[in-house]
Amino acid sequence: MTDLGRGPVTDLGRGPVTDLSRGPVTDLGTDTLLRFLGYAQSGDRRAAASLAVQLLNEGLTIEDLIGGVLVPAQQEIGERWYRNLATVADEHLSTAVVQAALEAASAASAMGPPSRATAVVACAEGDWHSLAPRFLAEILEASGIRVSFLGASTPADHLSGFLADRRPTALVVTCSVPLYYEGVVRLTQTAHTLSIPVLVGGRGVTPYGLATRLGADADPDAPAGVVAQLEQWAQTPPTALVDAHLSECIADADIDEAAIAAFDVLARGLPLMAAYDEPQRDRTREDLAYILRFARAAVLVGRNQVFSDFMDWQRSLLSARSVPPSALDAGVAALRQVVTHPQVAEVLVRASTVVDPG
Ligand code: B12
Repeated sequence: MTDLGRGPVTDLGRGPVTDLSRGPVTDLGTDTLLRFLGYAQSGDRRAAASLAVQLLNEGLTIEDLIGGVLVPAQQEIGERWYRNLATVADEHLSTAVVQAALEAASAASAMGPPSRATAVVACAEGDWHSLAPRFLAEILEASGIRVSFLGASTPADHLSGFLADRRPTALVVTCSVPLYYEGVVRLTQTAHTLSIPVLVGGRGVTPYGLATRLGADADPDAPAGVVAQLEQWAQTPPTALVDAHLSECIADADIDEAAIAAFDVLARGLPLMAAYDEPQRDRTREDLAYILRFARAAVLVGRNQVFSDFMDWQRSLLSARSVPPSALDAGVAALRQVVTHPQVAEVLVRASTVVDPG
């Protein structure tokens, strides 16, 4: 048995976590998953790759390998980092193992019977979470759909010529964190300019039902639905493509300025912060700007929940690192004092449990 240290933090036997991780049709048992996780944690890319290929040889489909092993492994890796049981270096190590296993499995499996549909699959501009679209690309190819996979953060300018050249049935955009909604819209607009329809999904979008709000022309919430939609569009392309328009919001430069001013508010009220050295000040300003960027995301799509989910997520993240939630509340309260953009200010007010930083 592989040494998993403290063991998995998520209940790996509980079945589906998200849509791709619906669990394999063949009962893999948790042993296989634990073995794979052991390789992921120790950074053993070769062992992970050969286990993946062995599972395929034993009859598992690549969809089931992804849904039953690779996605749960990635989620476990994320959970360990979130709970401060793993560092960013550990996460990078494990992600590289999952990637190696996926590459090996991909090379060892055939494409499905050719479909008329083709797709370009890309991350939103700004988004580096390239594994989610890579998994999706593999599932599309297993259904015979030819995919051009573009990896992390694709700039809209560069996508334009590529799409004009390839003319896929559709562009599929993934977005893993709400911070990249503008990056999604830049890509959906680019495709629409060329009359190419778009699908959008990922953990930053699908749970909020925001795909069409961001410019998608249909709203499947799982890879099987993406396959079906692409097949349908290959027969009959959609006629009216409606562009997304996000509300005007606070600019990056104003966010940075507000973060500096909010730090000064905090430093005036909290002697501990007043004594920070310059690197500590910079880090705190970055954290304050990060809060504002999530508030902006919520305003852009008109969903307070995007910000309240961020606050819940951030509270647990901080508490796993022994930072009291009052630190976050104090930051938000300081930002409230300096932010002049009315909608951003309102999102901050709604989210605050009132703490006066002084
Ligand atoms: C690996 C990883 C990274 C790597 C990515 C490397 C790579 N090559 O992909 C790196 C280190 C770059 C990274 C960076 C960051 N990350 Co990160 N990352 C992860 C991690 C651990 C795994 C991501 C992954 O591959 N998941 C597996 C995929 C397949 O699952 P999924 O994203 O949930 O997607 C599912 C569905 O949405 C669906 N789906 C996906 N796309 C589509 C498309 C369509 C059309 C459809 C229908 C469905 C669909 O299929 C998937 C499976 O069910 C996740 C944790 C997690 N639970 O996912 C965090 C996570 C996504 N990251 C997170 C964060 C915060 C960040 C950073 C902002 C951290 C920071 N402060 O810098 C940066 C952002 C950088 C950037 N510019 O993008 C948070 C997001 C939390 C939030 N509040 O939104 C997470 C959840 C970590 C956590 N547990 O808190 N990250």
